[in-house]
Amino acid sequence: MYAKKIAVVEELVRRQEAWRGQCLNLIASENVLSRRARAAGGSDFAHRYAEGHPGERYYRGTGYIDEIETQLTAHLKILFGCTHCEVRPVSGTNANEAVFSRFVAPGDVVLVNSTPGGGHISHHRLGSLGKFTRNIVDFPLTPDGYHIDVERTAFLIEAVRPKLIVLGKSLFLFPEPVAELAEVCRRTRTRIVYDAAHVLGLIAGKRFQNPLAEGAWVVTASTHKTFFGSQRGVILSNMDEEEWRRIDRGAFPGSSSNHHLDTLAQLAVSTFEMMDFAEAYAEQTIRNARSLAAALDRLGFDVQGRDFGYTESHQVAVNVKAFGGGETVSRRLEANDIILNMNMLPHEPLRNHDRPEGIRLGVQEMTRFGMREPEMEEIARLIHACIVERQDVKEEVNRFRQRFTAVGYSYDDRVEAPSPAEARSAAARG
Ligand code: DSN
Repeated sequence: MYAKKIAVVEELVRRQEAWRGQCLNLIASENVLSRRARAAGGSDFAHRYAEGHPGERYYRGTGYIDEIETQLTAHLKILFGCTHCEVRPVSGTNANEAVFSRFVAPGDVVLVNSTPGGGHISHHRLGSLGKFTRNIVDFPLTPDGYHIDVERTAFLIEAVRPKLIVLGKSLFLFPEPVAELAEVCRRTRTRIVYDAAHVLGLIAGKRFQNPLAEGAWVVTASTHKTFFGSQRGVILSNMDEEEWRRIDRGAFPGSSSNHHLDTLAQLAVSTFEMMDFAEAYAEQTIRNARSLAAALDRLGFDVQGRDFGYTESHQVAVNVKAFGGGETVSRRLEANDIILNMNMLPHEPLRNHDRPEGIRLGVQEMTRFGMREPEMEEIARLIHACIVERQDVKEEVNRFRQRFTAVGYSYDDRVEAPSPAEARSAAARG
């Protein structure tokens, strides 16, 4: 009786696959898996449970996932230069919850980036952090809105003695002042949490600040934005063993039961790709973002962060109030197969949340499909033609996109073992 419903779902999956494959995908929180990472999904692991740690599970039958999880954890520690790594959170929000639930109690003060300032929902009253304390205070920002005001924040930390400060955000153009705030945080025993969800792949590629080296106590992240893995979360730290045990309990059983073994295997494949390709990928991603920003600026768009070189990440922010605002512009672009999201900008009041002035563009997915600076110029031209000249550019977008269909920064074109030279260089890296 419901077979037709199943066919409808199958058809929608097929259409999504075909449609997004011909779009310019510019949502800054997304990316694509390589063919080999995708192929590691949908296996028997999709049916299984493995609570606990490798070798100490609550279930039998976990030998193979134990091996994968052990390898994954060990290599993430190498990639990020840390002593602790927790791979069981199934999302970035889960990773944040594992930390907040064990280190924030009612009444504690926590400093965060505001929503218009780019802060993630899990850092706010309505999200995960709000379950543990109501005393959430926004960082003061510099007049441009894209940087934390270090002097005023240091003063605030001295005055209110927060339990944590949460750096890192979702509208994330420039590095955060981790090193600048580390000393006052040390003096006041304030822990620095750094949410690296957006920039994890850029950190892996050594093209963005290294928050742990600069003084962050813990890094939380999702694993599917600039880090082009499956949709999961991770926690990284060099904290002492006793504190880490609390995080460990926060991850399981605190914020997850089973940890979705299917996508864990995919993350392992993507992590090995990252180990070889992160530097080249991060370099090109940032070049592309800057190139797209500059091209949009030349075409007359109000690109944010201009005085600071527009961006140091994968993101570009544009104020499109002159064209009807972020909601109108993002819908018009979607109708032309250019996919991005409306976004509040730092100067906006919270009541603008569903009709913000801005749009946010991320170049990390199109970079993975092999686009470079000339293609960024072309994307800017297509956006201008669509929004300013009011032209229909859908067919042009689809033709353009057809030139970029292979997922790069991967071993998709190979099934054999690495060459001896590659094996030696991998061994040298540890
Ligand atoms: N809210 C997502 C974004 O930045 O798009 C991240 O969870």
